[in-house]
Amino acid sequence: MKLPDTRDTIAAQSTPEGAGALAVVRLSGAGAFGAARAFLSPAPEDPRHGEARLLAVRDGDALVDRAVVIFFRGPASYTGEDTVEISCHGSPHIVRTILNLCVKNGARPAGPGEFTLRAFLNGKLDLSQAEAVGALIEASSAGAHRAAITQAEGGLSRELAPARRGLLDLLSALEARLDDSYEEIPPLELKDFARRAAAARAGLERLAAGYEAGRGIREGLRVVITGAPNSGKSSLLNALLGYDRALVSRSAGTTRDTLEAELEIDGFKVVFTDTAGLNARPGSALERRGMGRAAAEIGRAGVVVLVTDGSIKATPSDARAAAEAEARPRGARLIKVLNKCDLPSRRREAGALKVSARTGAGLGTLKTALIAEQKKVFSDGAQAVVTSARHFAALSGAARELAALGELLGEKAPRLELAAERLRAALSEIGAVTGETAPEEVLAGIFRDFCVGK
Ligand SMILES: Nc1nc2c(ncn2[C@@H]2O[C@H](COP(=O)(O)OP(=O)(O)OP(=O)(O)O)[C@@H](O)[C@H]2O)c(=O)[nH]1
Ligand SMILES: [Mg+2]
Repeated sequence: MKLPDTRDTIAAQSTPEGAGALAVVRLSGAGAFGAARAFLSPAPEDPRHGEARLLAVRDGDALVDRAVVIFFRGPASYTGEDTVEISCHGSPHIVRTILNLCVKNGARPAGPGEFTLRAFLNGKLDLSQAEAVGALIEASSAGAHRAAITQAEGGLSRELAPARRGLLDLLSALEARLDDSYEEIPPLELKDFARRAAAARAGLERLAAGYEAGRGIREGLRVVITGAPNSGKSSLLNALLGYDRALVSRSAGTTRDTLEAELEIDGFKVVFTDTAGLNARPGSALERRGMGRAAAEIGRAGVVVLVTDGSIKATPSDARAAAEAEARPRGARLIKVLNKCDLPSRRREAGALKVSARTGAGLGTLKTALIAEQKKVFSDGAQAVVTSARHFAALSGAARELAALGELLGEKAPRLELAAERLRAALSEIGAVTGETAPEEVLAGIFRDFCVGK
């Protein structure tokens, strides 16, 4: 996959498709001012940077619209190039006409993410910041927004900077010793060297460890409600949501299919899935199919809420549900809930939260427990949260290289060339996050997922 040409001038609508009060058409590149001048009137001869002007858009003699036009001179623009932003009336016909005028006057239609790609290539943003622009636009909760805006402001790059600097220092200390011309250099303090490499590794691992929670913050935390039939799973879902989303009944086996509903808790998006009860002795093929779907949901949960009915003694179905809950993904949390605590208790469940879907008792505690990991990421005072699989992979890769370096340094007579190789590999992984070492295919893949106009 190749990157698009970045020397020409591009144009695209940067606001969503469809009619609206306003739409913005963006033009960027060396020919942006010239193209705009050709159809704006009076033609702005020498517009000042950042100046907004109300101008007529003309297609030959015909008036197309009156638009507010802002001129940005590179490199002080978003893309780093000369840029024109035309805020016109948001009619699809007007937007199409303006885009045609741009193309007629030398621009080409921009592909997905091309404005941000140029910003990256021109050094206006590093890669993690460019990716955060996408996350920021998609952020649908306060938590997702906070993670994205911190990253867009360079938070992740700042968090990585000390480790990167430290490793660069270590690498140059190594390289000086590998180079014969520096004969008078004292031998390497191996202990100190290993300690500093380990400190960098610990920092990277701490960042990577926040990924599970970070992904939940960005995409919404997937909470799967499971348990024996009739334990009150659907009632619990309804009580958490505050409205009757799922059917509830006294007979066991009410819920057959999976059912999703979203809720924002304290600024974090949570996606609940209610599932069929897990029966130790399923009575029909249909029930078995429902249970299969429940198991599949457990397999992609971020949190499994295991519900038991505290008003009856434990049943074989409870045991079955507990066993299925163990099949959750690595890193997913298990929260045990003892429901129906408004009724006389018939059992104890170690470590379970007591709730009543009927009276609402304990639901506040359950909500707090659900988002505890997400909250912790922010309250740790972290500058950045890792929310992208790509960053997680790179940080884990760097940490692995440093672990291997640690082992190497523990040997009797460590070979410094090998140590230098490990350091270079770790630095290259870190560089992939900020984009310094990201190959063209990776860049092309990242920006292809952006929308046109971004
Ligand atoms: N007293 C009391 N009854 C409850 C509570 N939660 C649920 N119930 C009752 O328990 C019965 C089963 O509730 P559901 O929510 O349908 O249970 P479920 O786990 O979804 O059941 P299936 O979908 O059949 O697996 C209903 O009669 C509810 O009214 C509770 O906290 N207290
Ligand atoms: Mg149900």
